[in-house]
Amino acid sequence: MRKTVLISGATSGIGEATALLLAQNNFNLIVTGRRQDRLLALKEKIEKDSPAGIFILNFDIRNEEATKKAISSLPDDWQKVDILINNAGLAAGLSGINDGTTDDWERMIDTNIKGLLYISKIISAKMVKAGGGHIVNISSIAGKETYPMGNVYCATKHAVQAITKGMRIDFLKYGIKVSAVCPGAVDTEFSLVRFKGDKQKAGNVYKGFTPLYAEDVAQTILFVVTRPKHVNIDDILVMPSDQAYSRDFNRQ
Ligand code: NDP
Ligand code: 8X3
Repeated sequence: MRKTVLISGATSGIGEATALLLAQNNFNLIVTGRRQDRLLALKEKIEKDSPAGIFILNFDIRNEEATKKAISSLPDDWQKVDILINNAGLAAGLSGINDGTTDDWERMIDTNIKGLLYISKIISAKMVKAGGGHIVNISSIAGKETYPMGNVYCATKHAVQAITKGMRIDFLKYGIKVSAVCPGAVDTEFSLVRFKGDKQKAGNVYKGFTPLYAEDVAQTILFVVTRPKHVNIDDILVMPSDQAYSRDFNRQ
């Protein structure tokens, strides 16, 4: 029987690649994001290319009421979620605290921490009732180390690491597995968002070395969610071969 996986932030990058890969690997999908046109295009592609069922939910994860409303709008046969992939997230800006923008900090904290918590609260309650499930939090190398000017983004990913560990302890007795997937640099829309649409600045991030691609992370997530019931991948760090730690790159 196909399991149902909910992926937050599936309109681009890692979330989209994961949706496409899981659709080919015996999963049904609930995908979320703010860009409805992208969600519709993904649904069309998945329905055309795979036997997976797909349901789209268009909401802003920072809004708790909108999150509750979206999930309660799922039809009865979509209410059971076997796997939650908390992927929606972003970095906004890159600067010291002295000249950082409070609006950027709030966007990151509201999305990467509070948004993740809102959706996890609702879905984990369903998993407790169902007697099991699996939550996969997309963290980062930035959840393990702090790099120059990355202060608040790194803090949000350190929070994801702490929340992951807390969930794992609290959900142990309910049979809910909890994993963290921590990528290094992945060439997605991440840097374009961080630099507010500045293509040159975004492109420079991945210049001169081979970064990870979204599909590489999707393959890692597929591995994590297809282990047998008695095996949990607690935490997996996946890096480009050209990157060591968060700051060292083998740029040509
Ligand atoms: P993308 O910018 O390509 O994708 C981000 C996704 O998050 C989009 O689908 C976006 O959808 C969604 N999202 C952002 N804000 C919101 C919101 N308020 N409500 C709903 N959805 C939202 O970046 P990535 O694929 O790279 O990022 C995915 C995750 O991976 C993030 O958590 C990021 O921190 C993490 N990560 C990324 C790395 C990288 O180098 N790229 C490395 C390590 C971790 P929409 O805009 O349509 O709402
Ligand atoms: C994204 C990777 O190193 O730019 O989490 O923070 S990094």
